[in-house]
Amino acid sequence: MCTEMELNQENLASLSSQITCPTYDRKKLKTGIVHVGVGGFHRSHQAYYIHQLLEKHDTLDWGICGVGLREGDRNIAQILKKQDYLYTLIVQHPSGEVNTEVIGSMNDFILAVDTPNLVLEKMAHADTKIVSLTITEGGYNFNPSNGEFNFENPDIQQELQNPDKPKTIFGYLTEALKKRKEAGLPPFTVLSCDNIQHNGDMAAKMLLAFAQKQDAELAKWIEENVSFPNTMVDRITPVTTSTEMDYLQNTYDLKDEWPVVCEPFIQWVVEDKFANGRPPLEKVGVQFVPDVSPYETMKIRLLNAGHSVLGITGAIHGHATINVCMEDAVFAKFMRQYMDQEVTPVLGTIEGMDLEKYKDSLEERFANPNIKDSVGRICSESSAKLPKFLIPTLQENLASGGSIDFATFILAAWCYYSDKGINEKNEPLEIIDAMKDELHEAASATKEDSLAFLKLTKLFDNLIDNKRFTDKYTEYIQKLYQEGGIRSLMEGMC
Ligand code: CS2
Repeated sequence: MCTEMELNQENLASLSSQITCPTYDRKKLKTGIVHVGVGGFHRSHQAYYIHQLLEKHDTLDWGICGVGLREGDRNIAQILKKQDYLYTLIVQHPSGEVNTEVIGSMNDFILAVDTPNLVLEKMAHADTKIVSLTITEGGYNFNPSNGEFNFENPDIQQELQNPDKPKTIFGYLTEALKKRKEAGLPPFTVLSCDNIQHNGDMAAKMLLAFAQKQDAELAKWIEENVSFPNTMVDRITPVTTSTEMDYLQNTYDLKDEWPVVCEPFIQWVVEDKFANGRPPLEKVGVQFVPDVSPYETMKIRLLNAGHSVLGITGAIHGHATINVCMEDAVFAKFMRQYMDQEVTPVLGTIEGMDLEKYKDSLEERFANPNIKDSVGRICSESSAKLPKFLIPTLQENLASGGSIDFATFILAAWCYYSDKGINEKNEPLEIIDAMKDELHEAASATKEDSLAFLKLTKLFDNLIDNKRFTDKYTEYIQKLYQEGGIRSLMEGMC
């Protein structure tokens, strides 16, 4: 092995004998996409699809300029710049096969807090055809209790007063679209790639609410000209740890300070409505469809909810990762029974999809022993996830008289998890959630009032009024708080 090599454009020539490297001319890449929210997922998914397209050598129009809106993005901004925006994607197969590839589709990154005008210029540039987003549910700035835009957010108030000093995505999009309108340029498409249902509709609703307050005429232009395709995105992408950096160092003597690890599976289903052209992504396997709803419902209710079922129960028991949960037959069976008995009946049939095969494939994906996806990542932001992933299934079963046992057990387990702070191995449980304090406070009143947690109505809506549900919930709360171990309770239910 030669001496350690830093990942950057200059070193690609020497690296390419060992690792697959970009073969297109990165210097000639135009920025066609500005992407806000560069994390692991964007880099394993959209940026990878674009990279594959560029590898076909038909177009150089779709380079990606990343944007970080938060001060917390400073570190990645520095790393990406130092590495000429290159990073390594490590694809871990269940068999142990590993594919390692340097991805070159990102050709710039702007830290918005330092240079907000540069972000606006980039978004307003004639070459930019798409602004895509992975800003998480919280980034959409809606009020969870009524789904409307939250004008009380101080950042939103500030940018409404000072449109030329944007802070949130809404300030940036509105101001950049204004610049385009004034320059007589066509708008860009706003492409949400967040894991939320009807993500494009959500982006449209929130942006229009903001723009309307700022400039009604502009809002009308946005409504008439900008498109917001809904998309379903899928690729399991655990948090990068030192393991990946060590792997590259030990195997290739390569120093990459921010690689990405993911599973081999990848899927992107997109509504084909782009205001200003789009990359021909069908050439690399992206599915363009008139309506993504069936795909997103299936994915969110089975994959994401399945993850949460394993994550919450596994975290309580002390299983560190999703694949370890799947190695435990009780956890694997519990999750499958939740899918079979509670999700499948309410999903009905989805045209063109074999749900049994889909569930089998999820089991295989979750069990991949080389994707050590931490239960901590899955449990993070459960307050944004469970109301979308699991509670609708429960509500539909309550309405139809279907089984509610598994979903109810998970809500009781979530309460127990939010209350305890330690797992069954006496290890601390770190809760990462925007509602962390509220969750803990409500859950810790459970001993005096077994339904206390359900009083968080912005999460549970009116579930507390349904006797069939609360009877079951109380039964599970009592069982969990007897502390005989979650695993034996789950075993008793399967
Ligand atoms: C996970 C998702 O965050 C979660 O709870 O279920 O991040 C999941 O890994 C992705 O949606 C897979 O596409």
